[in-house]
Amino acid sequence: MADPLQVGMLGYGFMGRAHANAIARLPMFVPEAPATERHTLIGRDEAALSEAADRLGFEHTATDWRAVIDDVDVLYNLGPNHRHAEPSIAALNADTAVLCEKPLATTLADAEAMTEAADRATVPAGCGFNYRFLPAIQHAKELIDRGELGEIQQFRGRYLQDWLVDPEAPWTWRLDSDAAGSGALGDLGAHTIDLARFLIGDHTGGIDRITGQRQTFVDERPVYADDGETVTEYQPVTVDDAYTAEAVFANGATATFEASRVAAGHKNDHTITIHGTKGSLRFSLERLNELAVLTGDARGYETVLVTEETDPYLDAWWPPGHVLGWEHTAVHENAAFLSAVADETAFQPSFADGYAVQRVLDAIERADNTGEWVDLAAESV
Ligand code: SOE
Repeated sequence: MADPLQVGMLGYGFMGRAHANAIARLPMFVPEAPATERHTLIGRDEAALSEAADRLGFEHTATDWRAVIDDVDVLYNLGPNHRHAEPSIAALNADTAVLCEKPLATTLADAEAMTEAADRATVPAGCGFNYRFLPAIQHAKELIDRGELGEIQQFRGRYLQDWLVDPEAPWTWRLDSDAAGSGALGDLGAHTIDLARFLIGDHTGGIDRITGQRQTFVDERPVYADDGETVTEYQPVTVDDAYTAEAVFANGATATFEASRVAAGHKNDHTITIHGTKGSLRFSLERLNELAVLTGDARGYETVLVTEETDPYLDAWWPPGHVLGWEHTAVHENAAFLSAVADETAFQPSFADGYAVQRVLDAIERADNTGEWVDLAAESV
């Protein structure tokens, strides 16, 4: 393993900016994290790539990931979902560590092949469930693990966005099932299902059975010319705009999951509520510095500010009460992932976690197709 760790990054959109920013912040705020060099940025459009490499601080550019995986210690796979499997598997076969964005793949078969490659490799393979790295979510996990909520009985998770509410919103690869796998289900639901596993998985024995449905409200969307106004064609939308699902866990606990990209007025509203025999928790991503907690004899929720001395990440940042933002999830995630690479230890959320989420996404799709419940417990024996 080189010191500094050499980083290759496939993709330079929203996620590329988030991870490049995180890597750049580490020496300043988390000096104990391993040193890195932004070695090569990978993409297809040479002009855009070179501009992005300058902006994001990468030394080299490459238009083919195959030419890069042997030259770097870590591959960040931030491309469209259908480009997750092949480069990730090839990198892991070359013992290059991989951090791949969610959902892990477009199909369960690809997710399984990726997880098998991760099992064979001696380096970490992480899946980008960045919301695990929020102080509020860490604090929620601590409370649940300490038994403060008692026995967990109900989980409710909904992730609402509105960037597709306008029927003339532009078509993107995220609306194509071959490229994206699914729509709101995989893009947003993957986060919720991961948080359900992370927060209550150990306490409930995991999801036993699940059912659900998907809806597409706008069947085709415009492709615009470079002027951003002239419509050149309409492309079909082959993924869901919204899904709902309900699940029963091994211990009898229940969950409802929901996501939408057409929920007018909701920009990035990921809200989770958990009820146990002794209390409840409520978290909302749009108020990410807070956790609402009800325990003991309290008659209502108490809002706990999580930018306190006890916050696991606060030492790195500002004095208590000086709030953190969305970008800090990526900084915390990158610090943990790169440390695992340098120390040659396991990293979670791993590809196995990504695969476990993909099984649930796949089960919801099958339930929608058949109108039946899917017995995940029976399928895992
Ligand atoms: C989609 O709009 C998106 O960018 C997701 O792909 C991310 O995973 C989520 O964190 C924010 O919204």
